[in-house]
Amino acid sequence: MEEKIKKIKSQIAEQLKSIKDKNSLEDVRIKFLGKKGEVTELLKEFKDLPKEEKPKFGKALNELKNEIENSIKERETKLKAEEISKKLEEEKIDVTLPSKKIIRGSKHPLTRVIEEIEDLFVSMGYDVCSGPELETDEFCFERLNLPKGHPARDMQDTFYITTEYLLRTQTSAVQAHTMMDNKEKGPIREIVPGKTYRREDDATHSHQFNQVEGLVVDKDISFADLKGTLEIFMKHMLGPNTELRFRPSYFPFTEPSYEVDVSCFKCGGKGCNLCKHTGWIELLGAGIVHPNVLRMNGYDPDVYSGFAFGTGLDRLAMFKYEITDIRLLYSNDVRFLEQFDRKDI
Ligand code: 2NL
Repeated sequence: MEEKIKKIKSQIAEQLKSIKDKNSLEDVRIKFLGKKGEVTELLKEFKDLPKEEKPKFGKALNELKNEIENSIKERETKLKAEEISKKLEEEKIDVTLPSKKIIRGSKHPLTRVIEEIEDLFVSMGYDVCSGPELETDEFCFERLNLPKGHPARDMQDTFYITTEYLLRTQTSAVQAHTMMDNKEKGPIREIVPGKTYRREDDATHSHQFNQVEGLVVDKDISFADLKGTLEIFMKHMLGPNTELRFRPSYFPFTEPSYEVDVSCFKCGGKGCNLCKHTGWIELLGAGIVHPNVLRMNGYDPDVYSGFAFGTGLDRLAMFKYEITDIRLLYSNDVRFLEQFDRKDI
């Protein structure tokens, strides 16, 4: 028996050394301590030993069992530690590696133009307002001095939903609301950028387009205020050398009314393909608010006066970025949009 105990001790030391994982450790445990394990066999043999040898070998066998259990446990702890450090090694990351390039979207040219305009007018104390795209005849036409049967309604062949409701043809419908809602009938300074609708569709006109209209109502507002404001507006959008030309025109909501041209920012007025060799580009409609419009929306035209203007944002973006087909603005082609990628957004 003494021999056997010695042999087991040396075997276990040998086998534990070569163990690489939990499973083989379990195999060793079964081999020695399992139901048919070598130590268990020895314990069976122990029963048949002569009485006088029992105390000696009883102690030795107990020690052997404990020793094996301890060394297995020790090996198990070591294995676990090895496993953790292996995992850590595998998961190690090199923080000095350059990161993957982040693909960022770019702003749509219309968004750029709208944001630029909003920033400028907010800096001059204007509010930026919005309203419904589905409007009533009353706010889209009547309150802007376009009564039923007025010939100017023909110019904007419209998407009527019912005889009363239509898709708005101009954002000034929102400004009619502002005037009506202003209980104190105090001064107004506001711009309204937004979608508008007309029944046309070709390379330079879309059935849906974007507009910004501006309205200022206060005491002693004159044409000088309108002229100064539009000059600041256009120089901000198209460059400091931009000049303005006011041509007399007609709009039902303003009197007098003007169509406003800007000097071609591409050729500086000499004439080129962008300005169709005229040196000028027609960009805005503007005028002094018609007394009927003020009166119909609750303002006394003997006390208050105002100016208003409007411009197509699509047209402005097209000129600014030299885009030749308006439909490109609405086709959601990423290759087109990527051209406006800039690092500063
Ligand atoms: C355009 C539009 C114009 C206006 C728009 C306006 C608004 C109110 C009162 C009076 Cl509430 N007028 N808007 C005025 C004059 C011209 O033109 O988009 N032209 C290219």
